[in-house]
Amino acid sequence: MKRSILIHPDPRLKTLCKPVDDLSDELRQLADDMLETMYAAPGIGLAAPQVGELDRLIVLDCVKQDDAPPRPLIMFNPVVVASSDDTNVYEEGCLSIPDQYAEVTRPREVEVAWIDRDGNAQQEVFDGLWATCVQHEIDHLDGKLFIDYLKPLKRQLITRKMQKLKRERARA
Ligand code: K2U
Ligand code: ZN
Repeated sequence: MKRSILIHPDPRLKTLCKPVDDLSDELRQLADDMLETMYAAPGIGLAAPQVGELDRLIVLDCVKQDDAPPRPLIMFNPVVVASSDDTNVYEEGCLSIPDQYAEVTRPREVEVAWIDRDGNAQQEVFDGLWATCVQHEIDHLDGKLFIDYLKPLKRQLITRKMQKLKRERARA
């Protein structure tokens, strides 16, 4: 089922998430719920802490062409095992920081190792939007948000806007 997405600031979005030691049907259900929640947002990535689950689990599907088949990826315990020296700048957003965008510089290519839904070890090199997205999601598992790469003033501005948004949503 669709989960609700936490909005920054929230302590759970700043928490170091726990590795998944044993896959379970409950964790597989969480991964499926996260994909459903991501597509509905819409988004191209989602990390477990964004739905309040402090496990090292992310989902992504960065296929942008409407005619191309979707490629939903479920990653347990994802780790960047190698990254390129050359970088890419992308105007990032975040489903936990709605309607705020800022440029973030990240390695252009990353090699990621993870455990998939069936418990098998996977390893793949990502570039382009996939590379940006998978790094953005893995940051979430370490309690890091894209605004943490911005200058303090800009970060505080965005945080204050989110605090106002949460106050308004609480009154609604
Ligand atoms: O983690 C999230 O909040 C989902 C992010 C993933 C993402 C952020 C920045 C750059 C790439 C991926 C997005 O909110 S998903 C929405 C989106 C869609 C297309 C491009 C950028 C952001
Ligand atoms: Zn995000």
